Amino acid sequence: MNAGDTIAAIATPPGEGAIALIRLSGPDTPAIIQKIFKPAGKPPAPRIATLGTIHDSGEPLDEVLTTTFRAPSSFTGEDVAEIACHGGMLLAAQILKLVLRHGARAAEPGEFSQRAFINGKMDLTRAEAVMDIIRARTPLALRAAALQLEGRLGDGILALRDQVLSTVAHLEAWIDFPEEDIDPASGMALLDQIQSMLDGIDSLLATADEGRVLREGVRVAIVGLPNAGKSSLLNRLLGMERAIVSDIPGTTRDTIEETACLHGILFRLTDTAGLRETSDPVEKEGVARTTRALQQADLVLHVIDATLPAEPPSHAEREILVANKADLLTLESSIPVRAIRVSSRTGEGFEHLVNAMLETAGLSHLTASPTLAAINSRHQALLEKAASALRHATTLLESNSPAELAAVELRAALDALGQIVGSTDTEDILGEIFSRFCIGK
Ligand SMILES: Nc1nc2c(ncn2[C@@H]2O[C@H](COP(=O)(O)OP(=O)(O)OP(=O)(O)O)[C@@H](O)[C@H]2O)c(=O)[nH]1
Ligand SMILES: [Mg+2]
Repeated sequence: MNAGDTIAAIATPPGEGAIALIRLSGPDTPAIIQKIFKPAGKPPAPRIATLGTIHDSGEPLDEVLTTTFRAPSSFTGEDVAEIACHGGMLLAAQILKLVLRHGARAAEPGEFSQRAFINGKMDLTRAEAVMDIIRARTPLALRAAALQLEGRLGDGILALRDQVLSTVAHLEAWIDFPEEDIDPASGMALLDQIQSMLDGIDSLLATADEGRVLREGVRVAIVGLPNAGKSSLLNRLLGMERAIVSDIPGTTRDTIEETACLHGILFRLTDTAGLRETSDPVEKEGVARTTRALQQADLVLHVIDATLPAEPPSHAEREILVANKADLLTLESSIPVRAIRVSSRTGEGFEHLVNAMLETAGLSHLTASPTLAAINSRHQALLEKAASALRHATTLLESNSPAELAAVELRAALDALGQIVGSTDTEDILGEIFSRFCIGK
């Protein structure tokens, strides 16, 4: 990617719509707009939507609204233009082609955001938040991404980095004046400072699970004996008749995956083939898939038929025993004490079940209080690296090792924190991060 040239892309999704947007960024933008856009009235002024016509070799292509932004006051920090045309696929593609013919280059995925990052418009955590906002599928995920975009995470990391920086500076000052011994009081203060940074890192690391759940959802396997009502339970959670239900044991043979947003959290539900010994090769494969779903699940709903009470063995650590068909229970019936009674037929007990799912997955607090920006796996790996370097530094200082060694560890922590926001050398990871973005973003 060359930040010196002018890039262009269609920024709206393909398909028919009211409007499509073609976006340009780079030094040739004003010249290209001047060549292809004829304003209806006054020439376009920055940040003012201007009505006019796009022309191709004298032929009008469409009546559009063009908005220009002058560097550095734009999303990318470069000269930018946005052409809002009528939302036809062919039309948008033709306008893009025209722009490319006049010297722009087709943008790579995420290249606009990458330029915004390179030009200091936002740190890496904010750039990642932009993509999280686009991908968010639940209100909570959206909220966490918005907090991250606002800088909640990036600012927290920068504050931590400043703390490490001042501690390194302190330590390196001692190293430069070896005749002065480290006085014990400052030595202790140094250890306290490192401990407080470690506490800060730990509280961020504690949001990693939330972050994964918000971005990817909770994986739930619905398992149990044939005919217990697993597919009926899936359908009830989804609020639609997704899986085939029948009184023939062994109805579900393949795993069925669907997502449901319950209390603002995304659940990836997998209905499975009933677990039983079988000689049928197709059902055997189904049971093998059930076992895989069980291994991958964050949470297991173990469904039993409440009218056939028996305390079943548990399949997983995070398991909820669900006694289904509660509508068929008589006064004398008993079900295992740990089971939650529900009826997939009437909907009885489902509110209780969903609450138990949130609690067992460790998420009940998420729905109640607004979350802090939750970290992603990239942040997690770098925070763990920083924490481990800080712990090494502590051990070295405590054992009176040469201060230079502790300084090296603190520098490593500084570097890891810098990589999170993108202020340290991160060239090689940029491509990886931004290539996951949409074209035109
Ligand atoms: N009365 C009553 N019947 C239910 C309930 N849930 C399921 N059933 C019935 O139980 C039978 C089996 O339901 P399914 O949902 O297909 O059971 P399953 O566990 O998916 O079965 P397999 O796919 O064969 O493993 C069907 O006849 C359902 O109508 C319930 O809550 N109450
Ligand atoms: Mg089934």
